[in-house]
Amino acid sequence: MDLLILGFPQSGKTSLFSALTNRQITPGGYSDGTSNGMAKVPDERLGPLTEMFKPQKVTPAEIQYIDTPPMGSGRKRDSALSGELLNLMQGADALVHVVRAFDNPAVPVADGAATPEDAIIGMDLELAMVDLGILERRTDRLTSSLRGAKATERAAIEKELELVTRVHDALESEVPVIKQDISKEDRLTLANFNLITAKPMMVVLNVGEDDVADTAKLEAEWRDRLSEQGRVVVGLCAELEMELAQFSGEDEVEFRESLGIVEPGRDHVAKASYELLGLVSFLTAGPDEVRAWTIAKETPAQKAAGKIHSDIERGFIRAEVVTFDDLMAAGGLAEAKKVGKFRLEGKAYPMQDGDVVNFLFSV
Ligand SMILES: Nc1nc2c(ncn2[C@@H]2O[C@H](COP(=O)(O)OP(=O)(O)OP(=O)(O)O)[C@@H](O)[C@H]2O)c(=O)[nH]1
Ligand SMILES: [Mg+2]
Repeated sequence: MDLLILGFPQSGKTSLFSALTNRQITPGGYSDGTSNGMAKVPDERLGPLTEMFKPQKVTPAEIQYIDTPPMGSGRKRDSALSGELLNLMQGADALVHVVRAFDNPAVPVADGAATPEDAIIGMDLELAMVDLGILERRTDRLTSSLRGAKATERAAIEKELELVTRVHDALESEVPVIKQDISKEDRLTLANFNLITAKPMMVVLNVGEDDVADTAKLEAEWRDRLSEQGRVVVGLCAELEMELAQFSGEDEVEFRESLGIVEPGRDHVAKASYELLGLVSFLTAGPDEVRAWTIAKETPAQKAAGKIHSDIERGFIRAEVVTFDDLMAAGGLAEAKKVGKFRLEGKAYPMQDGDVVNFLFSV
């Protein structure tokens, strides 16, 4: 899963990226390139599983974040979004809009992003413009193909034209595609156009270090305001999070507590990313490795097995499944089996969060 970090110039994108991926990057003046990095997904089940299995290795689930150049840095200035940024957005599973909510006289405020409100409205408008353009080009093509169409082809073209027009008009009245009432079948048709506002979006309010104590309040306020657009909202201080991420263990905990930060920002964003994309983790556990794996909620067991290795997916026989809670209550795999908590599931079994799984396969 790829989440693309985007935003106005100097909003704190790279600081956030650095906090999430624990990359040591000097703040400021690193505007051009794109960087990819992995962030660990916090999982309170890994600790107890490690206790139980004493594995050689513990591997948390990871999600990928991509840092991008700021909006407005494209060479072609007809749009604030460069072609490169557009391609990146179309390839991402979700977008993370970093909004500047900090005061820093040393860092000039970008045009059009004087307040968080301006930045959010401005970004939404930019993204909607992109989609409107895509939909209008499609309308033109469909209209012209309708002219030369055979009678048998007309119905399909007219149907798509109706869909494209409907989505276009709703978007023009500021309803992002993701929030529009569209049938499953129509969504499949739209998937071909890779519309940006069809992607889930998280808004990260990047607050100043003096405001960290009020972050939860600000977050709740913006969550209400943006709920209609289906946005997930996170508040944090990117610069502080970046610094805190370089500490470890007790030092970090102590430092956070002294600042009144309840949860590390990277954990907060990772959880919000799961929520945004409907993700869950299943677990594998043994003496070699205890590990969490990211999948979409209810992924069929056979497909989930493919996360581990394509051979396991191809040669899938069955999945032995025990829930994390049952495993802990029983005190071990053998004990869980004895009390009948071990289930044998077939390839279509919809995997649940916290399933501890052993895949049986043959190749
Ligand atoms: N006071 C304060 N300054 C911040 C915060 N986050 C970022 N900054 C400063 O703002 C400047 C820009 O931060 P970056 O993380 O580089 O922002 P960016 O969005 O990646 O910038 P571009 O890639 O150039 O668009 C740096 O000088 C940071 O130190 C914050 O939470 N508080
Ligand atoms: Mg940057």
